[in-house]
Amino acid sequence: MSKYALISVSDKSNIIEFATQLLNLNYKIIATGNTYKTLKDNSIDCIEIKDFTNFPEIFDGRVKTLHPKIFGGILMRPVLDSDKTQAEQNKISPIEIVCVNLYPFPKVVNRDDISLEEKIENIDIGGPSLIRAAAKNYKYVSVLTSPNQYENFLEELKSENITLETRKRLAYEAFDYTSYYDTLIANYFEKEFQFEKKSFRLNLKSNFPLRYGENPHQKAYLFGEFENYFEILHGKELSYNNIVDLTAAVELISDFEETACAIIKHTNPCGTAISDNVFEAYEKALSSDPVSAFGGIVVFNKEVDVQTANKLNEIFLEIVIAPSFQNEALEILMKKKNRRIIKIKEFPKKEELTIKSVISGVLVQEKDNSKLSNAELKLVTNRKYTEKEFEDLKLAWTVCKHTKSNAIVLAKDKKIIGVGAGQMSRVDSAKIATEKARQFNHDLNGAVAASDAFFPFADGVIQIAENGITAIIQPGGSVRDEEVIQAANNKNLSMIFTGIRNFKH
Ligand code: 93A
Repeated sequence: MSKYALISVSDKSNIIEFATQLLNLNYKIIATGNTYKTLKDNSIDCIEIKDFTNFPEIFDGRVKTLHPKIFGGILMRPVLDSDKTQAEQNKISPIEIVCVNLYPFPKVVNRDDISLEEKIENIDIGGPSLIRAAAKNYKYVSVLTSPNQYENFLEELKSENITLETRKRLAYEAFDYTSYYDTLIANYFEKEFQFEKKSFRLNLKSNFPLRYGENPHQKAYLFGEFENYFEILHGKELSYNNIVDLTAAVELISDFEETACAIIKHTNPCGTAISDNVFEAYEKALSSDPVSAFGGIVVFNKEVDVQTANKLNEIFLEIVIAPSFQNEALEILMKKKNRRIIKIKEFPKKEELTIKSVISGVLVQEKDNSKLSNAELKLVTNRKYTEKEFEDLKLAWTVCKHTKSNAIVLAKDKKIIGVGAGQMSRVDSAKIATEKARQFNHDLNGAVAASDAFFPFADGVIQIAENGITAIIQPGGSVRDEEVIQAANNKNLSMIFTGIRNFKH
């Protein structure tokens, strides 16, 4: 009896070699239209699907393999007498090998130059059905879904025929492939047709193992479509901690419309500034806390120029990130062999989710997309802030949103001058922020402060005021708000309630 292998591949790499070897092993090859052409052009003997089924490919190829002779051949159980009888009655021959890879929907889904109609034509229907049928019947059928599998498969086929173990692994890989493919389609429809996110779906496709995790003794992997957002222009491969910091850096800088620069250490900003130009933004951000900036990650939301590149080369920095670099600036930056230079291809999307691991699972939430709206700000003190204070309050608030709780951020003259991050009490964060400002000789008189959550007591506000700070922005909402406002009035502070809390744990 003839042994059949079905080949239907969009990605035709290595298919000639693979089919040749199958022929040598006495398989009869059935192939769909273009696959058939490719094989025939390379003098490989094969049967075109329409001749095998006696049914043409119809509707521009929308229906090519969807036929009982094909699916019967894949799904029949050759050990069952009833299946064998029915196969004979219906002229169905078992198909032992199914080699299919799908229409390139993953490649077109994010392309702006391709229409919805065209994307839909790239949704493969027959292919996943073939793959799923073959994977379901793994006891009798081998399913190949990637050119990477051909070589090992052929080796095994030549030496001892395919083991059940191998067929199980191929079946698992097959379902992994089709489920990923369908997830992409579902995510696309959800977005394209503007459905609310009901379920939690992630494109967890293992991209590559990292050298190690947070520490060298921890194994680690990166999942997701990282390369859609970032391009490594220069330097060593990114580490686990680099990727975490890089994410924090880009999330922060995306919140600015003005030209801005931030310096990140261990996910917290140790400097941030806004200016008319990138050079000044960097100079100011660096001056916030030049000691902590050492070995940090610098991020820009505008193109890096030559002057800034020269300045960046003066100290050791782990990574420089920007949406673009002037050619000459890039050459200057590339002089430092190991420092990574990353181009932001696309700023992170608002609808992405954040994930945190907990025992036995993960917590998933929407990103903190909150933004200050002038209309909702409430002045709660007798003194009104000045225009200058207001600019600094907005800056401090935005940076505070991206700082680990408890967070207190001080700003003056469009730059951050002190950060207290990740403390167990708010008053300690306030102390650290003011001490940091003093350490680098920043003048606190007339500076402003932001707090990521309300002040539970008046002590934090008093601490801030006694250092010369004149305005505070905070969510409000404490049971002791009256006390806190009273303390602010006593110190002639101006205080704004935002009504928004920005915890970052
Ligand atoms: O349009 S389909 O969804 N309808 C089908 O019946 C079908 N059968 C196989 N797409 C179908 N395929 C896919 O065609 C395969 O998954 C493969 O990607 C592609 C190979 O077609 P060709 O050999 O013409 O290049």
